[in-house]
Amino acid sequence: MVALQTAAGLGFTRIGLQSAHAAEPAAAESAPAIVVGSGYGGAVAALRLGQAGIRTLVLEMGRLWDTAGPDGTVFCSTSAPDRRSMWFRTRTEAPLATFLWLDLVNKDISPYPGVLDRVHYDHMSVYVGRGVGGGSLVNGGMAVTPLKSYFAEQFPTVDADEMYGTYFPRARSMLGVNTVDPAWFESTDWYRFTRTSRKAAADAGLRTTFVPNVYDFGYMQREAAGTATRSALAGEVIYGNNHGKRSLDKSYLAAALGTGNVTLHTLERVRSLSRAADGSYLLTADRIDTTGAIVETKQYGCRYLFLGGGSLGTTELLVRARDTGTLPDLDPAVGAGWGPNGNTMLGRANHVWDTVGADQATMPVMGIDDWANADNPVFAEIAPLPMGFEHWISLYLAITKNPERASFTYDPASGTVRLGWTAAQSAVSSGMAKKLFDRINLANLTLYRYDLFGSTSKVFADDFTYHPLGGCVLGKATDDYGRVKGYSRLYVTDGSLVPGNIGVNPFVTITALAERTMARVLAEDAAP
Ligand code: FAE
Repeated sequence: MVALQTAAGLGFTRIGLQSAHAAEPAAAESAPAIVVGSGYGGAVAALRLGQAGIRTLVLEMGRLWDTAGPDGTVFCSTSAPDRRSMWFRTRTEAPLATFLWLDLVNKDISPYPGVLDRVHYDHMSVYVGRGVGGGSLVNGGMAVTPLKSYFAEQFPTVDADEMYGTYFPRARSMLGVNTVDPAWFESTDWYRFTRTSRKAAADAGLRTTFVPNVYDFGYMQREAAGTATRSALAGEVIYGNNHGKRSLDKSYLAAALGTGNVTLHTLERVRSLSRAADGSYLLTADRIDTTGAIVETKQYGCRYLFLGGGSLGTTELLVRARDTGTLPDLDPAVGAGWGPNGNTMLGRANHVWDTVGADQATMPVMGIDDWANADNPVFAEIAPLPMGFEHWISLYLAITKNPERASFTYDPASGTVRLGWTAAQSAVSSGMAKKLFDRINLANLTLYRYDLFGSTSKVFADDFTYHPLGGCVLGKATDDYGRVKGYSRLYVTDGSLVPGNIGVNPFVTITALAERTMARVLAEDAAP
């Protein structure tokens, strides 16, 4: 690490300039370390680099969400979404598209760098957060540590004892993980929907478990008491929470900027990566305005490059770099090992006497845990559906142990990547979810809802995911610490390291792995 700190001390403001070939773009701005993306992987890298005294630049394609709009709030509401809701769309694309088959949910909006994106591939679409904080701005805050045995199965070369003894606790503490007060949970109307789902699961002999969250439950109780402005109790989540949630901009990223060594550029999308003759990395980034127009194309240089663009962002950059020849020595495993964490969403109709309540908190706090069932391992999050009236629907996001994986390939015609995931691969997830929920329906004499996912009477929404994982899998496209094979001083720190499935909601795992990578890199890596 000495050499990395020395590099920081020297400033390296002109890396790439002196030795760049004439044909290579000159790096107009340089820093010893650059981090691409400001989600979990990027935020951990930025903080630990900053604390080590290394001048670091973070490039984020989304905007900083800290300024109130004309309505006085930073994020728009879920019930009346405006342009702040989605990334350059003319209409919102909510996961739950219909109610009684009617398109009552989505609304017309004007294009803008909104906070939630839905990236469409041929047979799978992927929800991701855009902005300073990445997915932490839009997610449900469920902060779940995976089962140790399954973590060890997915990461056979990682020391699980060290992860569970050091890096998971470190991640949870930094993220501000807390749990709902069980007594309040049992008594409040805001979690009636969860208790009703718990009862239905118990009737089928299934176990439920509380799950922690990064939403401040003390704040939520004050919302319920009427002494704090409502956020989770006002339906806010996928288009951002105006209060209560400890998103990364309030935890890791605030601490990173607090070191004085970290600078953040927003609305800058890194388009390509290459290497200069002196071994430094060159990045080309498009700076956009709020209409999406490219107002400037910038060149950056750095000695140490950390990729935290998420499973989609990082994998796309590396596949493009390998297949266009700008980083030709990248491993063939780059682009492979992708999966949607077995995600399937579904709804059940309860009996009229099993109410779910008009009032529903948006932060899930419980899951049905049938992972130990070797024939059909599923962990199903009990999800809210806050519509402001009683609808008797129990909603779930099932995470199934789907072994299917897909690869990204470069498409020269569009300059982007394609994902080879198929509908048949999704059917594996929905088949597993169906087995579990058939049991629940049979025990309760209840039915599925057919009206929630479009006009085709679809029961299982297995064509989208909240949990994109893989593409640069740890130990395959990288070494066991996220160092990218084929290149020195190039690292991956985000969800692309996770091999397609982790059995629970993934951000605690992503954060803990990034902590492990940064501890090792800062201790060991030296400039050649
Ligand atoms: P991520 O957080 O996606 O950050 C990547 C960042 O990089 C983003 O800010 C991008 O805008 C930026 N970026 C990408 N490409 C570029 C580029 N070329 N140039 C510049 N910037 C770029 O990545 N997980 C849980 O554990 N619990 C939950 O309750 C949960 N709920 C979810 C609900 C929703 C609606 C969604 C969408 C996700 C949810 N997730 C949840 C998933 C979780 O947010 C996700 O696994 C992490 O955010 C992934 O972290 P990464 O660091 O991999």
